[in-house]
This record gives sequence, structure tokens and C-alpha cells, in this order.
Amino acid sequence: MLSFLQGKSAASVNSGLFGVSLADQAKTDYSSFALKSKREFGARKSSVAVRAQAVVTTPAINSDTVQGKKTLRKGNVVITGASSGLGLATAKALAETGKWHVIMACRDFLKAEKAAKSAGMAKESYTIMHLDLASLDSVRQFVDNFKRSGRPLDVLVCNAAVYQPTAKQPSFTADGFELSVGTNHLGHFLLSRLLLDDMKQSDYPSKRLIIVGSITGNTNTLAGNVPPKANLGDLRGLAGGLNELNSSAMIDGGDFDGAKAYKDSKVCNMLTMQEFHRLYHEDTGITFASLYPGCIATTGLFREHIPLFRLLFPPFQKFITKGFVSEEEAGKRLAQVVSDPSLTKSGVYWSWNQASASFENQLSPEASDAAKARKIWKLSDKLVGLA
Ligand code: LMG
Ligand code: NDP
Ligand code: PMR
Repeated sequence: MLSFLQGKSAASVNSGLFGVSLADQAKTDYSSFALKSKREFGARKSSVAVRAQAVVTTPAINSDTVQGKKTLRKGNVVITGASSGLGLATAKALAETGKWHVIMACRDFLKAEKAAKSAGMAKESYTIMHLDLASLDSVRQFVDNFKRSGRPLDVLVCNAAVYQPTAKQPSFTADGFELSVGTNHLGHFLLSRLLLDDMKQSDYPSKRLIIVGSITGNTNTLAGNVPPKANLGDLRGLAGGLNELNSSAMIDGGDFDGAKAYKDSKVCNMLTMQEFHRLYHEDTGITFASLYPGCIATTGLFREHIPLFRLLFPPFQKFITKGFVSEEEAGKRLAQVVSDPSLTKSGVYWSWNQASASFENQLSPEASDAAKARKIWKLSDKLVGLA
């Protein structure tokens, strides 16, 4: 029963090593390296650009030795939507280790600043940079600003999302795409395509691109069978631009449904991760991963749901489905995918069992359909202006 709830196959039942080969482990087991304390560059605003230049020349593993051990510089991780919920909890968890500098890529600078402060994040542990994923111009601007900052990019976490469960009509991004798929998928698609080169250039020992997925996009689970179910169909709506002019606002060409659009966007996220893996893992060594962090029923994701839902959903998940997870716990899980030396396997969709141990989960047939992944990649390339 548990396996049905979580969509895991008998074969993928968690082993101590979570399916990571010993060779992979040895290659990236740098956790014991002493961290050389170094002054962090980086003011907290995007104007940090010039001051951060010196970071470029910092090798990931410093040849200086501290008591005979090699030292590793701080990793630089970009987290989209780090102003609340999972993104903020992950930023905090990583910042607290002292091993990461977090670039909080957020649409609302002030909100992000307040969130970081009230989470107790040390000033020098983060930089906030503006990013509105609902505008391709803003994505390009963010990438330019990031490149100008001179920071190496070691890990990118595509976390931000919007969910419009009660919308009767679609709303649209600056470029005219239905908002949920436009933000959650297309914005992140352009962002990660444009930042891949930066990741390639980084000399950090374990580089990762992580795209947050969800159980609700996977129809091999109970949660994924709650209507409306994700279904991308033959992608005719996506091909038409999701703008309700040439096509439907929905990927499958059907009538608008905000909850379905969100679940469809998560399927795109999980397929994009796999296509990245197929195209780039071998050549770049970058780890591509997705995950379902658990049901974080208290986050801002449900801000547009009816008040009764927001009231009942957390106890329902806590006491009935037992799928509930706190923001703090979920943040630790995503932080593991960012930095844990045992989670370096690429192409994996991670989940956690009741004892909070990670395992490689199985995706639904649609969320693991390689041919569909390729088609979505090509169509998305056109929509974001890369092809
Ligand atoms: C849609 O409704 C809306 O239409 C849409 O607009 C959007 O809001 C969307 O996802 C958001 O929801 C969906 C939902 C509305 O409808 C249902 O859930 C209908 C029930 C259908 C049941 C489907 C179960 C699936 C089972 C499928 C299994 C099949 C497996 C097939 C595979 C077989 C392979 C062998 O429903 C609601 O809105 C209900 C609200 C639910 C929220 C939580 C309710 C909690 C109620 C319980 C209260 C508990 C309180 C706490 C208790 C504390 C205990 C101490
Ligand atoms: P939140 O609403 O708390 O966080 C979403 C974040 O995305 C916010 O920081 C929000 O910014 C940001 N965001 C939204 N739109 C944009 C945009 N256009 N540009 C930039 N940032 C934007 O939700 P969660 O923390 O729950 O969601 C985080 C991720 O976790 C999502 O990918 C979601 O799909 C996934 N997830 C969540 C689950 C849950 O149970 N909550 C379960 C499974 C997956 P702002 O603060 O300005 O609104
Ligand atoms: Mg679900 C094991 C059962 C399980 C889990 C893990 C989730 C997660 N949900 C489960 C079951 C059920 N849900 C059941 C039986 C119902 C019918 C009462 C149900 C309903 C429900 C609704 C109406 N659930 C929801 C909603 C939402 O609006 C949320 C959603 O679909 O957002 C897209 C949601 C969720 N349930 C989850 C999770 C993780 C979510 C939200 C977020 C997400 O997937 O990103």
C-alpha cells in the first residue's frame, strides 16, 4: 500500500546507498574537506556585480592545505522562489552549513529580504537577485546580471511555482503563455538552458541542476489520481503557444483548468530534468535531478485556494494521508539533493519514506516518456526563442 501511495516500485526500495555507486561516492565525497574560512564577497543586492569579480579566480578546491587537508570553497547555489516555503527553507538549511552562498532569485526583492532576515540567515550567506519567471525578458536579464556578478554557478535549483486552483479563466505571462506552465516550466526552461554553460565552466566537484517535481503530476500514485489528472495529450496546445489565440491555454488543447495546468507543468518539469540528463550528463558530469519533497501543506502555494481548503488540507495530510511534511523538513530534503555526497546519481526523481530516508522513485508512464520529453524540449525551445 505504501508503495502505491508513493509510487515506488518494489525494485527501487531504498537501499543504504540510494543506488549510488561506490565510484560516484568516492568521486564526490568532499564533505570531510575542511572549509577554508574566507571573506564572502557579495553584498545582498544585484549591484554586487563588480565586487564579486574576484570569486571567479577562486579554484573550487584550493591547493592550500589546512592540516594536510584540501579545502573547498563555498558552493554557489541559485534558488528560484526562495522568498517563501520550500525555497526559503532550503536556502536557510544550506546557508546554515556555512558551505554555501545562496543566490535567492526572486520576483519580490523586499519580500525576499524580509524572509531571509526573519529566517535568521546571516547577511553574508546570501545575495538576492531579481527574477520574474513570468517574463522571458526578466529571465534573460537575470542571467546577464548573474554572469556579470562573476560568481561561478555550481548548483541551480528550479523551485518557484504558481498554482491557480480556483481560477475560472487563464491568466498569462508577459509573453502570452498560460501562467502556470509559462512560469513553472517555460521560465525555468529558458533559465536553465541559458545557465548551463556557466555550470559547465564551474570547477566545483559536484555540479547539479535540480527541478522540483511533484507526486500530483504522477498518475501512478493515489495523489496523482485526484481529479483533474495531469495529461499532456499530443501537446497541441503547447505547440500553439498556450495563448488562447492560436490554441488552447492548456498543453493538451483542452478547456482551461488551473489545477490541471499546474500538474501538467510539474510533468514538464520532471520530463525536462530527464531530457537534460540524456543530452548533457555524460559530457558535462552535471547531475540532473528532480524530487517530490513531501506534502508541504502550509506553504504559500495554496494561497489562491478557498479558505476551507487551506484550513482542512494540513490536518488531512497530517492525519489521514500521512504525507505531510514541515517546511523545515522539506527544506532539508531539497538541501540534500543540492549537496549530499550520496545523492549524485543523475536522472533520478527522489522521494523520501516515512522515516525520512531518500529513495529513487518511479515516475508515471507519462512523466517518464522519453519521446514526449524530446517533443516538449523542441516546442519549448521555439516558445522561449532558442530555436
Ligand atoms: C478539484 O477538485 C477542483 O475541481 C479544481 O478546481 C481544483 O481545485 C482541484 O486539485 C485541486 O480540485 C478535486 C477534488 C475536490 O475532488 C476530489 O478530490 C473528488 C474526490 C475524488 C476522490 C478521488 C480519489 C482518488 C482515488 C483514485 C484511486 C484510483 C487509483 C487508480 C489506480 C489504480 C491502480 C491499481 O475535493 C475537495 O476539494 C475536497 C477537499 C479535500 C481536501 C481535504 C479534505 C479533508 C477532509 C477531511 C478533513 C479531515 C480533517 C482533519 C482530521 C483530523 C483528524 C484528527
Ligand atoms: P510557495 O508559494 O511558498 O513558494 C513559491 C515561490 O515561487 C515563492 O517564492 C514565489 O514568490 C515564487 N514565484 C512564484 N511565481 C514566480 C515568478 N513569476 N517569478 C519568480 N518567483 C516566483 O510554494 P512552495 O514552497 O510550496 O513551492 C515550491 C515548489 O515546491 C514548487 O515547485 C512546487 O510545485 C513544489 N511542491 C510543493 C508541494 C507542496 O506541498 N507545497 C508539494 C510538491 C512540490 P513570491 O514569494 O513572490 O510569491
Ligand atoms: Mg492530495 C497519499 C495521498 C495523498 C498525497 C501524498 C497527496 C499530496 N494527496 C493525497 C491524497 C488526496 N488528495 C486525496 C485522497 C484527495 C481527495 C480528498 C486529495 C485532494 C487534494 C486536493 C483537492 N490533494 C491536493 C489538492 C490540491 O489542491 C493540491 C494539489 O493538487 O495541488 C496541485 C493537493 C495535493 N495533494 C498532495 C500534494 C503534495 C498536493 C499539493 C501540491 C503539489 O503537488 O505540488
